[in-house]
Amino acid sequence: METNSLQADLREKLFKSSAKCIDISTSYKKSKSSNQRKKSEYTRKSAPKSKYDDLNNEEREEELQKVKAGISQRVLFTPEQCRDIEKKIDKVVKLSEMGIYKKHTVDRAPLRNKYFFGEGYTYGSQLEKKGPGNERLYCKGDVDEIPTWIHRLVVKPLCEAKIIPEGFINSAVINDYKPGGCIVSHIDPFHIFERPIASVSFFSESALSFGCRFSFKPIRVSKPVLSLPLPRGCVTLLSGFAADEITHCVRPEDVISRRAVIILRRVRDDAPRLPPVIQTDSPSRKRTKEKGNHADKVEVNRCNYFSSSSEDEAGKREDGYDSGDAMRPVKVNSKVKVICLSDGLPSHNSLQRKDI
Ligand SMILES: O=C(O)CCC(=O)C(=O)O
Repeated sequence: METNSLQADLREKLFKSSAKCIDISTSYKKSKSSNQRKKSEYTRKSAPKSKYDDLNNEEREEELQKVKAGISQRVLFTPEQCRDIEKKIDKVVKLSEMGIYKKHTVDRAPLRNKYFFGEGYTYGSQLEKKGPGNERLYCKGDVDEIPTWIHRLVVKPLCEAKIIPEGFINSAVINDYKPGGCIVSHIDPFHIFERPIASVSFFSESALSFGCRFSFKPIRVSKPVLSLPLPRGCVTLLSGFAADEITHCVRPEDVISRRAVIILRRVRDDAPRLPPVIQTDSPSRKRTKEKGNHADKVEVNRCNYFSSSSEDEAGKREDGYDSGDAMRPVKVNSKVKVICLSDGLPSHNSLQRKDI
């Protein structure tokens, strides 16, 4: 309940603030009425300026052509296929709410959640040292494997359509946006990800904006160089200039209703990883181990799956989340209800399988 009202409150604040900067892209279209003209003028005044705003028309057009050259799109998935995949995304959300996933698989924020499979990495506020180039992969096995349904329903059709080569994808991220959710301008780190970057959109249409600057409190976004429509079921490939030389983002005003995207990428073989966390045993834990308490081992193994997911909620790492908590064993009651899902359940989970 509390989370819902927080979300509603945030959405209200967002929309109040973005009411001032209603779809900046409309300011590019010829205004049909003086009302619209006023709205565009106001938008222009309140939105931040990006370096692209200083370009003349010719330079802007040149930039636009370079971006477009690095983008290819195709609506590959039918509404029926989308529905099947969207049901699987809903299952991921359920599993996450049940605390089934590993700690670094899930990154929660009030208006968007991210689920990392195959590989996960530190970014944004999680970075020890801030700034691009400092992102690091988590240790192998720190996030859940790519669910088989992603391979079967999403990756396979992309390979069959020759959009990506077979065996290329080793990382899949699901972003699940609530209305007003966004992703700030960024370039997917080159030292972590190969190109191309593939993504497939679900639930509703949105737009990927290139070359925007964000300002906050209230959130506002500068005029994009390009606002690329992302219809449901559409595959988008970014490479070259579009991936490497200009930032992309999803603006809050472009997420009108729930939207999800599955981002499929290849992590580079030489991408830097965080060093493994060496766990030193406390004297009492050492004594328990020496007694050969098997139950203790089970607890430590399972704490990955049952550690409180609320630990990982938005802002926790910024707001004093203590990483020492990560290894705190969680008591597993032997009478615990066994909840299992087929196809999508983390394969490392040794619990009995049962469909829901
Ligand atoms: O939502 C999208 O389509 C893009 C998301 C994105 O760029 C990211 O998560 O890095």
